[in-house]
Amino acid sequence: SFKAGDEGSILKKFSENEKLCFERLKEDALHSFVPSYYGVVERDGELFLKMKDLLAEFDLPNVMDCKMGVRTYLEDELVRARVKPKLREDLYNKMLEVDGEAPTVEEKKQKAVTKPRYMQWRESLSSTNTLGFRIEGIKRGETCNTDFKKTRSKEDVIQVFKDFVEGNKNITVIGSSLLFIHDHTERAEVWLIDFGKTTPLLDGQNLDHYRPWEEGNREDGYLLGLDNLLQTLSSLARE
Ligand code: 4IP
Ligand code: ADP
Ligand code: MN
Repeated sequence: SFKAGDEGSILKKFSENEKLCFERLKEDALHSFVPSYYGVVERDGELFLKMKDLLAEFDLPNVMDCKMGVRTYLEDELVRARVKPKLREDLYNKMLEVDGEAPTVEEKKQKAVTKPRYMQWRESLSSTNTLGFRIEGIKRGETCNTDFKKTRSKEDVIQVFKDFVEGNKNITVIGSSLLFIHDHTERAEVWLIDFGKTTPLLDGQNLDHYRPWEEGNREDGYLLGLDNLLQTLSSLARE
């Protein structure tokens, strides 16, 4: 869903939600932790969001994507699955690939699962539910690894972080968020990315980002995840 843009920019497949979010972030305190946003552009009849390529100034970057929060799908998905459950064969197959025992007898019969069922399964298999974040993928040079679906325990997460920083303690200094980038020059950055599912709260609504999620309260555990992420990093620094 990405394309190279002109010098130092990349294009991400358009989503209305993410566009609105980038626009709102312009005036937000988090603005400087988000890739610069250059607006909507059209390429070959398709719409894209143009933004700064965060890797442009790195030399052979190592990149790690951590998905934040104790919940990874919108509450709307739960409502949809109740009102009009859509059975997804593709998600069933992704489930089987990781664990042949995961689907229930009924799911095996229908060879399909709903999206929230799949997402909840992913959350409990990984560290999402317990730590409030999970490792989605790591890219080192040309090699991509997305095989972290079962990385759940604190110890396993720490080991992956250790491998990622290659034992270099000078770069284990982190602000907040999702995309971790470093290279052999000790350039290291962390950026907030991916606002496809980030939506404004209604007037008067408030989140504290720590409270357990219950359907309807919209909590996401983002700050809980951030705390745990910082703990993970400081445990590396102490060693
Ligand atoms: C994917 O599961 C990710 O959760 C995607 O989120 C999600 O897209 C996909 O939903 C889901 O199948 P795996 O990571 O296990 O492959 P992201 O885009 O943040 O990676 P959404 O649309 O929820 O963002 P579907 O419905 O696109 O399959
Ligand atoms: P999706 O909505 O498809 O999950 P993301 O916004 O999460 O897309 O981005 C997917 C991957 O693309 C990230 O893990 C990261 O490696 C890369 N990426 C995203 N935004 C940028 C950016 N501004 N600059 C460089 N790489 C990026
Ligand atoms: Mn993503």
